Amino acid sequence: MEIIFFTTNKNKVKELKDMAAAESKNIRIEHLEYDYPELQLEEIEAVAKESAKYINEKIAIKKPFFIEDSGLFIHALNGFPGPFSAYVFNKIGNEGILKLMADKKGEERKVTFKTVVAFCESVKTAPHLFVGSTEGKIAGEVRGEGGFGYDPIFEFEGAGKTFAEMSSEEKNAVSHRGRAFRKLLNYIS
Ligand code: ITT
Repeated sequence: MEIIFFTTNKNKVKELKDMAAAESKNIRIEHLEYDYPELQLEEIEAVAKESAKYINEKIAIKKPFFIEDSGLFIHALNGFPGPFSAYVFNKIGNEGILKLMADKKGEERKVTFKTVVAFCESVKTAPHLFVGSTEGKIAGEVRGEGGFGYDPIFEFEGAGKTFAEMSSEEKNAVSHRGRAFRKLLNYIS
């Protein structure tokens, strides 16, 4: 079975293709680069759902497809940047987040990384959502060479390593995206 993944982020494509190859013999991910407009809503579930509906209406693709929206939710900042994670990353980057967190210690550095996958089986079906999240802390400094985006400042709970210090297999096993995507694979199979 071939499913189409709409995104502008090549790092997501690599992670998802690696996971599909490792977890399922029957599912192949095809990537289509498409910069759909993302509504700035409070909940990333709603953002993902509306994005999938938009693609369904605009493109009316004949194959099953999905999109995914991810966000970093810093507890001490009331969930900021959350649905604005891409905008904030482009504007202030990891160094900007570290500055915002400069006076936060210990438990105050807690953060949740969340992915919502929105899957449409056909143009006739409403999006089906799969949510995955993972817990960690904002690291004290940027650490590691791997991954992308916020990975160098996301210290995975208990591991003492940032996602950027993990191999891609280690990250995928525990990441927000890995957890959401494996739910989609289970649903399909
Ligand atoms: P789309 O075209 O799929 O929307 P995007 O990069 O805009 O690609 P998101 O809105 O889902 O994706 O991502 C929000 C931000 O979070 C963005 O800056 C990403 O680089 C970053 N991000 C998403 N997943 C991440 C991960 O696993 N590790 C680190 N940063 C991540």
